[in-house]
Amino acid sequence: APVGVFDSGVGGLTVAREISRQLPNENIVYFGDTARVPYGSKSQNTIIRFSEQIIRFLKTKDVKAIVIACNTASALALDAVRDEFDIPVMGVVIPGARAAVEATKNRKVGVVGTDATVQSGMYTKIIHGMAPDVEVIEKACPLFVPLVEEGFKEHVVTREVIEYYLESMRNTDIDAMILGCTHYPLLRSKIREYMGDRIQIVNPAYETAMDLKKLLREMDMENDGETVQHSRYSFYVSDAAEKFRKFANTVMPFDVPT
Ligand code: DGN
Repeated sequence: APVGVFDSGVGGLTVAREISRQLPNENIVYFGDTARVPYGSKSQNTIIRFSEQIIRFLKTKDVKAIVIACNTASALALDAVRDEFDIPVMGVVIPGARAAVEATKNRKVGVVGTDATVQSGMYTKIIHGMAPDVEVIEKACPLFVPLVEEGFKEHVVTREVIEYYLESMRNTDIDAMILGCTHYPLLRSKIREYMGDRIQIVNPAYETAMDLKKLLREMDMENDGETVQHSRYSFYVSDAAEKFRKFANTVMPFDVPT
């Protein structure tokens, strides 16, 4: 059975990509809610309702586990939906938070994400649940998402926007920083360039794929790869499939079918 992965749109492909790297034998059914993106500016009730609908859809594809690839939906909906379904549901916030707690020596962590993620304070709550002594500085960087989606990674304005959002964080002594939004790993090298080498950058997508691997192993649900020659990926979107496919082909290491 495949793993279900969903996101508000294209961003969750950074999570699907990590899963494809770390669990090459797993099949993935991906759902991108391109008709209703962005989630970053919506209310918690709406994000919970959308997440429930998508999980119900993915369950019709017989998925064995669900990964909420979206940081916003993980922050606002995971608690509400986790116990509602009879398959494991995991998000990206807990794996990202854990990696940052392990990485920080100064006990000071920075988090960047959408408005909704930062307003929820979920990264801070989860980090304090794990390590009450760690100070957390959160900063919303809402312009990063459209910059990535417009292909502006190398554009000079992106560097300006990074400076605009991250200058205050650079002037602190955080030594770990969570890229708490699906799109931000695609700006990683630019963020790293600006923030400097003393800060360890945590990619929740990578940590989530590691946690998924552990979960599937514990539940004995791994695909051992003996019977599968080529892993299969299916992509579903709620709108604009061609635009999705184009972007997906810039992120995924293989050709994404229409
Ligand atoms: N996928 C969202 C997130 O990780 O928070 C970003 C896109 C959005 O819905 N604004």
